[in-house]
Amino acid sequence: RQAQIGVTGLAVMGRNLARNFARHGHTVAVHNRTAAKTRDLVATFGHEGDFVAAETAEEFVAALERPRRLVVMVKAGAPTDAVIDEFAPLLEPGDMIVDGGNAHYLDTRRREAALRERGLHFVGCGISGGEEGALNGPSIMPGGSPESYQALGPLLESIAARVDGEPCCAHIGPDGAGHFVKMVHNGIEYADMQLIAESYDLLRKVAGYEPAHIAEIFRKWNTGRLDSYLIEITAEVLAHRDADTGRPFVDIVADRAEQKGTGRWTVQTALDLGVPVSGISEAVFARAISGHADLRAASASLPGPQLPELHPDDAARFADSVEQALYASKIVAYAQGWHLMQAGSAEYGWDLDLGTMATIWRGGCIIRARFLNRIREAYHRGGEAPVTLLADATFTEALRDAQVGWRHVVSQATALGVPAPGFSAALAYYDALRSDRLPASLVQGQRDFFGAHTYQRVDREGSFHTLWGDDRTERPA
Ligand code: NBP
Repeated sequence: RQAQIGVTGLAVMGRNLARNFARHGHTVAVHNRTAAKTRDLVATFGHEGDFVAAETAEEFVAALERPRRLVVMVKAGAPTDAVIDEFAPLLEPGDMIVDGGNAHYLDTRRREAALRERGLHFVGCGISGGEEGALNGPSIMPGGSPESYQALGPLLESIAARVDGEPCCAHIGPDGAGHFVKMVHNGIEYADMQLIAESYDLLRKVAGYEPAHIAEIFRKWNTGRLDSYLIEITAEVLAHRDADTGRPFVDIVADRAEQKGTGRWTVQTALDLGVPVSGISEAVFARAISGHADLRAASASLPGPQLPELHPDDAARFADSVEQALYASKIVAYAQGWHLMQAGSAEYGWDLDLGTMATIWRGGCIIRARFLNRIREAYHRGGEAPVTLLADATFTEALRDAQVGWRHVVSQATALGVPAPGFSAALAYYDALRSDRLPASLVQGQRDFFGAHTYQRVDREGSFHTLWGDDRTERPA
């Protein structure tokens, strides 16, 4: 019998994805470099659906109906190239290689171009939701040609998460577009996690609440506009106690955050494209600071203010302000992420539909949230898409309502010596965008002074240079 789809690379992600396809009634060919994993999959989960186990690459390719749909779920980087090199010679024009790993979008662009030359479709496909999502319904972001999506889309949509009957899967755009938006998704995830972590820190240090109490606050927030998977799991983690010591779990975990690199890629890309993603970069740097045990030890005796004891009424009011700061900062972080997707789309000619990402991130992925419905509406209102999400009426209003509490939290954090880089950077971005004049005019003056870099004037067209070292007259440049 012929399989509709094949999965090669059967570690946690590939195995769960293959099971997900099989559970949805598809015949799935399975293959792994080390064949024991293939046999183990079929022995353990064979009853869940129709699997065709292949020991060799040739057997695997022969098991697939044409055009072949071959999903690669191996470690990103060199292993992906090795697998492509192994399979491409066995495939025929019109066949599709789908890379479901966390590839860098520039690698995907390179691979897509090379395989297109050989008549093969290469689909760089972002998959979010971790191993649980891969099994029960991930958010899926396939790039590649529209033609490949016609053949692949229905299969992918059948295994994706669903929200309000809509699959969390859509064709994103050509070549690296799928992996690009997956990268930005992860960058936004970093920012969201950092903002939530800052909220916890302030509630603990300034309001003086214990983790169990803060868990209750997050549970309450999760019934409102902040309703999201990340808020929900935060409450779970904060409520958890360590079995050995009976202490709050957050107090026995070493405070050094790790990272696998997609946040870093997001920031590197944003720097290359000139897009300010300060919410994401502060989140990446906050993890980096936490990991520098040497710097922290050397700085432990630096002076700071004393933390006060707040009256319970003031603490409760402060907690409300933290909710406002969190919501406002989250709007900024998401607006920055969307700006990056807009810039990527322009740079690479992808013609991304910016509302689509809000639609397919509502389920299956880590940043799933009620909030994404509002972003989706902002881009699907008809007429011109907003230049920035901050300028969309829904968000403008929310920011207007939140800004007093937001400023209060940032000023308290500063006055009391509690680091809140995410909140502060988001507020600075907000204030910079709404400023009538920025001190960039002075920076231009400095640049013209030391490097004759020229400047433009507010009152006349053209570029100018002042003869700073001479009589300080102005010349057209
Ligand atoms: P890993 O990233 O741990 O990769 C293990 C798989 O890669 C095994 O099947 C292994 O085969 C295969 N492999 C390696 Br390593 N080198 C190979 C080579 N040269 N040729 C052929 N196969 C090779 O697996 P994972 O955690 O399931 O993740 C798979 C992909 O999905 C990654 O790109 C990851 O970034 C991405 N992803 C992961 C998550 C997650 O939550 N884990 C979420 C979203 C995306 P072997 O069995 O023979 O060693």
